[in-house]
Amino acid sequence: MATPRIEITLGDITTEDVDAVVNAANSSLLGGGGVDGAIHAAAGPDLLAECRRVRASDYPDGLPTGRAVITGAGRMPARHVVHTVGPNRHAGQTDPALLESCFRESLQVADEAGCRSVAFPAISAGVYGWDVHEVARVAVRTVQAASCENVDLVRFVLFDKRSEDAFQLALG
Ligand code: AR6
Repeated sequence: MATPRIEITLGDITTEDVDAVVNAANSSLLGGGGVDGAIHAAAGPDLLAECRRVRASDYPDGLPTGRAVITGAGRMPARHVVHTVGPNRHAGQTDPALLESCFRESLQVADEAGCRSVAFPAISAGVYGWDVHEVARVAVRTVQAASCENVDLVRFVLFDKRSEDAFQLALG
């Protein structure tokens, strides 16, 4: 058991050649805008079909905020997608523990699936309205507190320079 090392990079997470890409999904698991839309577009219809099955069999009422579930990755270079639902600030979800739970549970399900490398976006820092500096602090601190059997690399893949700077600052 060890703490994964952290990398920070600017780019499009859908092109990452890692074992698992984390998706900032919504509780429907059926796609949306932002990184969720990009992942479904890159992965293709197999991902949506699998999400529909997971939704019907395990989460008929939707995936709760802070939880994570793993699927295949369709046509993306990654092997898996880990779908997690970040807290929506616009809906009054302001507790950082919910965001921490997203990073911790995503890492845990990827680890249990034998993944060695995991790429995360800035969960909740887009449509869900969280300040990217707060997301970065929670993300870095949660990964640094994690102990994994298989995951030895966590890469934060940021879509813009401001977000990349926020994560670099949080990493110190
Ligand atoms: N690669 C990496 N990061 C990206 C990419 C990409 N291809 N595209 C966007 N981002 P958001 P949320 C960044 O809104 O705030 C969706 O509709 C983006 O710049 O994708 O958790 C879902 O279905 C931002 O920094 O996720 C939900 O309804 C970060 O990813 C809702 O939005 C997260 O922004 C989730 O909102």
